[in-house]
Amino acid sequence: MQCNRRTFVTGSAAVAAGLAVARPTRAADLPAPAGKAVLKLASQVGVVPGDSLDEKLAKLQEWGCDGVELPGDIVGNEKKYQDALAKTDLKVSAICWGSLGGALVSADAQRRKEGVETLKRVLAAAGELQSTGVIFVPAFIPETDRTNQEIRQLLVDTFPEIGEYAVSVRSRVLFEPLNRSEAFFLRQLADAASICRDINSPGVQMMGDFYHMYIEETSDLGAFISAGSYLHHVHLASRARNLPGQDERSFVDGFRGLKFIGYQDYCSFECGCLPNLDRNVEIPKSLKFLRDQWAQA
Ligand code: LER
Ligand code: MN
Repeated sequence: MQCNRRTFVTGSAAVAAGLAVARPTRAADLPAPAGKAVLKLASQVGVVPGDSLDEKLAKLQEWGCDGVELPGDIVGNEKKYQDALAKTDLKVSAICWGSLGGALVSADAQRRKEGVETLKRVLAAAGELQSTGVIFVPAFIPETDRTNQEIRQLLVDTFPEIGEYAVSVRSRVLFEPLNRSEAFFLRQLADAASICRDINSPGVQMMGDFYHMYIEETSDLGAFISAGSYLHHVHLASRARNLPGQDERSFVDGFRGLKFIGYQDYCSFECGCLPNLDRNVEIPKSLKFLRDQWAQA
């Protein structure tokens, strides 16, 4: 929605008359977290070496991971994943789903409707797998010609209903901010948190990705504090998007933020590995590096 004189005057009059719309407090104003933060490490399946899902999950378990992040192909594959997971103690963290080509913020109402139906099917499967939520990017750069304001308004208008559905299937949407080379809309955690605040549904929450945050945020600590209780997933990668510890990227400031907000969900590898190195050696090394960084935070 463009802000024209009419909407400005109407909004100003409402505020002047004390009719401002009630909304939750800011994330940073929320009461102190109920629990002490925990570091629960996980990985996307594709990061782990191995010839089969069973082999990859067994390695994650052996290396002391708590969870696994599954790809967006869970609809129809619920049993395959449940059977494989049953052989381990791993839990499902988030489902990495994406944007569906920007369908949910498309100007075409039919495309939006189909997008919502597809997302709902993924949410239901995610609920069955007891995952922490479905990662959703409103639009990657080539996928929309709508303005920032139009996309935000559309999300605030349409996601309360999606959030209600998500809660009914014991799941949630997780908005993911990306860096400017991948998306112009939604680049900082505070922006995602303000959209979650306006949607005001436990079924619509957010995540942070250390790779994108290195490019877009001035402070990892500040970004996670702004996200507050809306934060339910974290992606881990070094500055160059390799395994944490493979370059100079520090996680201490961000982990301080996670401790401050009493973070209870997963931190999950979404990254590559420096060339010519054995992931079977490098992943356990990276997990140890992260545990050390957590201890320093
Ligand atoms: C894309 O760069 C990204 O970070 C993914 O998590 C998107 O779903
Ligand atoms: Mn990510």
